[in-house]
Amino acid sequence: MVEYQNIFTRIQVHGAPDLGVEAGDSPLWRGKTTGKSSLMGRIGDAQIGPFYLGFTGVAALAAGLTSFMIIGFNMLASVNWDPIQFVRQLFWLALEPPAPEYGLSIPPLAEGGWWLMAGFFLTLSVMLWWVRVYTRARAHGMGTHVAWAFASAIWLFLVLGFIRPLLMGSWSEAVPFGIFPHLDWTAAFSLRYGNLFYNPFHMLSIAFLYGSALLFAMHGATILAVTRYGGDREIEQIVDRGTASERAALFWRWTMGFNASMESIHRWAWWFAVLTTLVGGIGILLTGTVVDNWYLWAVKHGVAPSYPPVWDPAAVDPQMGGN
Ligand code: 07D
Ligand code: 07D
Repeated sequence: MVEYQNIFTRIQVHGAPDLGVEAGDSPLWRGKTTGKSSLMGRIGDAQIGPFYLGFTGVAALAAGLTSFMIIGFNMLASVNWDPIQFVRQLFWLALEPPAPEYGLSIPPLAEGGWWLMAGFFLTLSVMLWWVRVYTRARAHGMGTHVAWAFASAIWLFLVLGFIRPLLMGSWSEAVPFGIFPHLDWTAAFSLRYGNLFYNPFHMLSIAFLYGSALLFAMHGATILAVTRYGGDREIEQIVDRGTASERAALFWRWTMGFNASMESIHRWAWWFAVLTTLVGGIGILLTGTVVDNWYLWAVKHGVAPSYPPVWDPAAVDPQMGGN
């Protein structure tokens, strides 16, 4: 029996390198070199390249590298330029933002100045990369959905490291660079503002994050389940209906009474992913600016119960009016 072969089988068919369709771009930057990798062919397309570098691509890489080097060398300096300790302690090392007394002023290099500079170059890099994503999509006659999804992530990134610190009047509010230090910051942030779990936008963000995982699993599994009928050729399935789409749709109507369409499932996925960071950014922006303690906020709005006084409290929360 002949079965349709998909990319996860061992069969890899190679034609002449595909350099892509004509697009409105400068031939100066457009790469022509391609390679082949059977290893990559097992998880995706075996053709590597051509790459399109472009001005924004080169500038983004340069700015990103600058930021990465500033962070790396500051970490190396913090272990007395000892390469062994640098490797051993890497996950714990940090480049911290300026102390609160500096507010939004520019501090000396060793007291947060390097952090400010690394942040500037990282932000520049991320923004330039966004322009690249946008202009490449345009040049290729595509929609700009990827760019706008990326913009949603950049929104959260900017809220965490730039917009909220500006509103709070201090760079010290921002996230440090470092693997575990940024986790410590996240935990401390939650504690400082009365438990982020009670922030409704954190709740929404979690719902969209978990929802993204569920949708991804459902969609991935559904398409894999009908690849034997050509279901992984999703676009053809929209216009050139075959048995794959119909089976997938009926499966979901049988199991949950409703099915998404070949097109709508991708809109579901896009919105869930985009809303995770979009509502997340709103939640962080409100924290410390509008709401100082999410637990007390939740008690006030009937979301959380207040703990009844059991015996003489050892500590009295001043914001609870002595109780
Ligand atoms: C798989 C795509 C590839 C991306 C990767 C990350 C760097 C950092 C370090 C120069 C899914 C590349 C890593 C460029 C290099 C230096 C010092 C994406 C994939 C593989 N976090 N976070 C991680 C970032 C925040 C939190 C891991 C970035 C907030 C928690 C990695 C940002 C808060 C946990 C990382 C950022 C927060 C992590 C894996 C920016 C609240 C983990 C990320 C720019 C949202 C997990 C040790 C991953 C972990 C983890 C990077 C922001 C919380 C180092 C670049 C401030 C609770 N974060 N993070 O796979 O293992 O993402 O930490 O905003 O448990 Mg984080
Ligand atoms: C960080 C977007 C920016 C990233 C960009 C990428 C590069 C490198 C290089 C590829 C991730 C730039 C890339 C520079 C590229 C290479 C090589 C997206 C980012 C632009 N929480 N929490 C969330 C849960 C708790 C806290 C969101 C769960 C505790 C804080 C998410 C739990 C405390 C913040 C979420 C839990 C706490 C968050 C993040 C459970 C800690 C945020 C969504 C089960 C004790 C962030 C509103 C995301 C947010 C956030 C999940 C618990 C603190 C839904 C499941 C109570 C401070 N938390 N959290 O996509 O938006 O991030 O909050 O306990 O800031 Mg939380």
